[in-house]
Amino acid sequence: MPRSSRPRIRSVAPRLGFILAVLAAVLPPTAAPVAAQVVPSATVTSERLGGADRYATSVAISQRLFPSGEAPVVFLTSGQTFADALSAGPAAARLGGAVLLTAAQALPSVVEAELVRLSPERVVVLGGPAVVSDVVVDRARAALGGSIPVDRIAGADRYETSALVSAASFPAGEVDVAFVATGTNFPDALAAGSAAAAAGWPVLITRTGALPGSIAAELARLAPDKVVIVGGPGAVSDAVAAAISTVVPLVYRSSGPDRFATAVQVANEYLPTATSVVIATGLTFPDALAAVPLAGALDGPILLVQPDDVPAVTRDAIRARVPTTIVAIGGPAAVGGITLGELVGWADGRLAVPAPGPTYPGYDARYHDYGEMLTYIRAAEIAYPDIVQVLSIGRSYEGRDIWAAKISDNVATDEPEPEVLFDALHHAREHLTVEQALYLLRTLATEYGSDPTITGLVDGREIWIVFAINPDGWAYDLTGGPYVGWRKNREPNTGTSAVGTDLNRNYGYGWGCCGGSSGSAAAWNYRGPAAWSATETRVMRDFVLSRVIDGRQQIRTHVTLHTNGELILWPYGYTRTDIPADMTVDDHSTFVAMGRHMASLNGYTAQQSSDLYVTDGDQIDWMYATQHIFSFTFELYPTEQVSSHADHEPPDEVIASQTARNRGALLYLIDMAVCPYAAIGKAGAYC
Ligand code: 0X9
Ligand code: CA
Ligand code: CA
Ligand code: CA
Ligand code: ZN
Repeated sequence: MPRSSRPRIRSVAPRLGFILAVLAAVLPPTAAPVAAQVVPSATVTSERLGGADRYATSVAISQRLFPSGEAPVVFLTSGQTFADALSAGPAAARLGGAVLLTAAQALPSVVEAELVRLSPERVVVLGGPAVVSDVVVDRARAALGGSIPVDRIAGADRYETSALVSAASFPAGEVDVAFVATGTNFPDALAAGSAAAAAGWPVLITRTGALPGSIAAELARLAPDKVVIVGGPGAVSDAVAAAISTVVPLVYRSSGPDRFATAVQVANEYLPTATSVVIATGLTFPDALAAVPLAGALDGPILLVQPDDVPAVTRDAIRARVPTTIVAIGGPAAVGGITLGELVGWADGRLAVPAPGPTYPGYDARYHDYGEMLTYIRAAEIAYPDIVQVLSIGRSYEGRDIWAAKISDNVATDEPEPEVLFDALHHAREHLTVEQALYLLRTLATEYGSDPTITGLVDGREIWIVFAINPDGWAYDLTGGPYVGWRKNREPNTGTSAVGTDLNRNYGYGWGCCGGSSGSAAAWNYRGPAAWSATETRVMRDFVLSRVIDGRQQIRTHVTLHTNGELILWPYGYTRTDIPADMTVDDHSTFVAMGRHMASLNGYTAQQSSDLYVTDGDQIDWMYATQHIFSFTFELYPTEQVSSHADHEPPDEVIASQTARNRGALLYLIDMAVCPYAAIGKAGAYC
């Protein structure tokens, strides 16, 4: 990499290196609405540069890049359309300047304040008055006192603008490489941008089918040793490549199957030893666009993620690279908090690649399999170590850990706070229940500190989530075509080839009492040879009993997640009697009041569980009868269907809406752990 050919402004790099070392401690206080949150870990420092919107994010990046102001040049570009800005990042990097975003009709006040703070020698406005109006230009000029040049670069089209930006920033004959990407979309030019910015090279844009004359002329002027086309022939055609080769004989292509892979490909080719990585959403352009000069100053690539997903190609690139610094661009809606935790975890080795197990088919890829579930909850712990702790409560028959998380303030300490338990996946095929459990974890972790209700609940309770009590059955269910439709665990039964026990008939209260289970090993609702015969029900029993402290069960409320039927069920299942001798009238009233209130929040139907059908040995009967826990079964989406696949394995498109649907009900259950009897106005009598 020809660092020696970089112009004087590359002195920014050592200056920034020094700043990096001390920034975590001394990030300057600022009036702008920006967040810089440092999450230190064993070896990787992560930080987030995000504001309330894209404009504030561009300001946060600029403040990070220029902590004491003094940017020689600012490129002011549209935050609403990307076309004119694709070449700006590398140009700003070359000139040692910043990129700030603006709305077309008004200069955002945070951006105006940042312009003043940067006190540049000049401002370059990109594009014509339709994308950045004269009102904005005048405002910028006035803000800077009227004596600083604020000039437009605007060609007849986006291509000519790109050529003019390049011409204004890169002297002829001084660049080794020019990157060329399509001007009709942003991801490829962004992938090129960080590599270009780090080396001091330009990015030019082209039409897909024909090389614009303005770009051909600019390439001729630059006279680089070679041109690297970023993107496949669908983005930059072979005809364009051929046209470029008549100007610059050496033409290469760098691309991957999608935007995430293309960014990785460019990073691997041009920034193979980078120790800093900048992460931005690949779904929209503004964050990454404004981050190009920062990436250039850090000599690091910009890699792309989805807000709640780290693509495998990005994950593998980060693991391979072992960065020391990860900078996430944008707020949690752009790069989710748990996503950032995952990136750090992959980078510093705290997240290992999970042992490959059965996984979901591509069309249901938004479901988390066992390994993805574990990655997710560990990433939450990495991102939110003060309030999330991951633990295994025991092992399944086949030896898989049964993973849980505790969520509370001072999470490492057992505090005298009411405790709440959620569990999922007693039944193997009830896939949506794991997603519901992960939704709850995400909601509590990521909204802590910003949502006052959630902050209060996490501060005032100890919340336990068991994500999959039946991991063996789950793995087996995923081996079918595509799903087996399995329900039970995978423990063999003596004297028969029939495998498995219905875990929700194996609990030790009224086990096998009442015709609500089968004694036949082949049956779907086989109760097992004895209460607690199944490994997994013993794990759950022992965990619940471990919450008895000084003779008092700490868990006050509980939901076990099942599918399906859109029902909220309370005990008992073993009898149709509403209030048998083993339930008090007030407890029954409390169950009814809580159940109906939760149903009013999620649109489910609330009823006694035996109204559905009689069960014996089910979990909530034991939880209430022996532990006095206000324990409910939720049967999630959908309502009763015709086939078990339609019932239990709905398409992944419904996950987001059908888990968010239960937010209010689940938060209510957490809230009520302080005193369930408050639901019937008897807190004073009981609590
Ligand atoms: O049968 C079960 O274990 C639960 N339904 S599911 O379709 N998820 O298998 C219902 C348990 C609630 N108890 C009663 N209905 N009695
Ligand atoms: Ca799908
Ligand atoms: Ca606590
Ligand atoms: Ca406690
Ligand atoms: Zn179930």
